[in-house]
Amino acid sequence: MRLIRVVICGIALTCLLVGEAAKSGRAPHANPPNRDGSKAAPTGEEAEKYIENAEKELFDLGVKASRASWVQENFITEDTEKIAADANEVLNTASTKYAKEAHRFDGLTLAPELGRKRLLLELATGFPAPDDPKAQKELAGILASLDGDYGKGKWCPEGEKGKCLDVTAVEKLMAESRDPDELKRAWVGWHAIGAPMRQRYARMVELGNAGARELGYADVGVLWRSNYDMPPEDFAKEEDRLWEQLKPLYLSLHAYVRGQLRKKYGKELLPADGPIPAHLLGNIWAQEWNNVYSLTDSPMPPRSYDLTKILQERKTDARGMVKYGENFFVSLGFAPLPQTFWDRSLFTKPEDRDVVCHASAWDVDSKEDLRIKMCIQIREEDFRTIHHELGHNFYQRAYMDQPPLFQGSANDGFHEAVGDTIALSVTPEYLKKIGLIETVPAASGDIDYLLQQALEKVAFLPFGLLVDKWRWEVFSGQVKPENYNKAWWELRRKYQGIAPPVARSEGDFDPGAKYHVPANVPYARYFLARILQFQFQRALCKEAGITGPLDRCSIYGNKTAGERLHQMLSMGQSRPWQEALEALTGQKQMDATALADYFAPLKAWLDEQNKAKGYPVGW
Ligand code: X8Z
Ligand code: ZN
Repeated sequence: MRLIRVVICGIALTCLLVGEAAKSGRAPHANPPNRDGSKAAPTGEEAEKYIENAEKELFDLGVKASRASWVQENFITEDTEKIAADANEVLNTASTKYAKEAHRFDGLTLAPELGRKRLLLELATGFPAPDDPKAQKELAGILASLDGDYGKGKWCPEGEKGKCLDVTAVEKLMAESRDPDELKRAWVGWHAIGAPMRQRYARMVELGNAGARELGYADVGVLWRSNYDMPPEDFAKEEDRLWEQLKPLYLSLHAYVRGQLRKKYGKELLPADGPIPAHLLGNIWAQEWNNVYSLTDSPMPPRSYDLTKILQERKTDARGMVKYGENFFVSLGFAPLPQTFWDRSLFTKPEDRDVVCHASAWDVDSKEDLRIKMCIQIREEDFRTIHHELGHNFYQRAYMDQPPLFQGSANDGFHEAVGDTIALSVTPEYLKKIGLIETVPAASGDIDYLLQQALEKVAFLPFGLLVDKWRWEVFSGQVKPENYNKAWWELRRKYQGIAPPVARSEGDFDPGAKYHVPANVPYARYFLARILQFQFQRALCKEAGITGPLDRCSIYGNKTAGERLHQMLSMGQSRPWQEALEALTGQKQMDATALADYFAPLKAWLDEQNKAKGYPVGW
């Protein structure tokens, strides 16, 4: 819903999605009285007037909050933090109030469109504040300060006076260094940004839960899980079902990577059959492992190009990288981005101030004011992330003609999946077509390509799952503040098979070192997106009439596929996500087989390798 979610990946108030059948997440309680205090049964006409008015007001407040947040994240100071906190407080208070009051109309049978709007309004708050001005102010202040603290976060290595590394520099070091001591220092240094957030985070949880309870939900986690057009308890099961389908593939990849890293870093650092130390996977959060690709024995034939090198040699700048992304969408029939996108976006890290560098896409006024904010590095990883961000922008534009309450993605996984789907079409054949490479590796090189893809896509799956498993446990009170870090590492070990490089304690708050926790952005969406993007791609390639292995399919330039995609995007969240999925894929269920089939040849290869090399599976 556009009103409260103008930025994808921004602060929590603006980042939730809603869905049907969510009411089962609420404990029934007496409907609130009418505004004049009477208890007379409301009419359909009243409901319509009320909902349309709420929609309009929240829309206007959303634009104001969005502008304030844009400025805050682009110029982090005490003042901008306060301005953003104030604007978001007004929006959050209003959306919570409307969410509560809309239940007055629960007993009415409304026209389908209005009924859906009622439901979306009831879920229009991502982190509700309790009905108390003091608490509302306190919560808004905490949310803005955590977001700001992450943006300002730096690691200043001891003994290197005046040298401090921000998140972009730390990510680069983690990707490139092969010195385990240096990697460990950087890992510990960056994770120190979490500790000061711990108390505020605990307080934020208390306040949000109080707000959620006033709305009839047991806790914020239930509210979050109510956004998927199914009962919240079914959503958790649905995620587990999908994970179980993909776990064998992850285990094969984990075993192979551990064995290969062991060869590089030695037995002392890497146990034969235990969890992998988190600092050795080329990523500060160990969430994607593509940066250790070069440490693996590349299957034959060797990779014939290095996109990072090509982009750098061609002196492609940040704007040039974004142009490649825009060009792909245009080739599918989407209109080019407006001039204001190029004028107002932030593409590179400014030297003179703190900004939130974590990539995000913005839809500031719900008309044409689309932007991205990203500290682009000239490398393959960012080339893909640009496609991811533009996916958000083109989705936002596709649903702009919907009424404000329907301006959102079918479910939040859809928003995260669109750009990634396009990036799946960034195949060697495509790169040749646009002149970035000269020769396409032979078909026998597919295993090599699939290995690179798996290090990004498959390695991520358990991380995508566990971040919110941790938050759900925190919100429900199953995990208390005195066990925050312990619970985090239990989940990291259980799902990812990862361990911290040094002993951790409750003096640390490692979840705080991952953007989405302090920024309060739900994370289940990324897990869903990993699965949905393969399902989307399978359907689009079919629509384009492209047969053969999915990893070789690029829909670049195919207007038929583009039209099919646009059709689904333009639905926004006017219908339950199952219908949007059906419109594109013919299926009503999320389905992990597209991903599993894509990687099936790699799975067979990994199993063979693990067997031949004697690599144990599991930890
Ligand atoms: O946060 C993002 C995007 C912005 S929505 C860059 N992603 C997750 C992450 O970085 O942790 C994309 C993949 C997962
Ligand atoms: Zn995203």
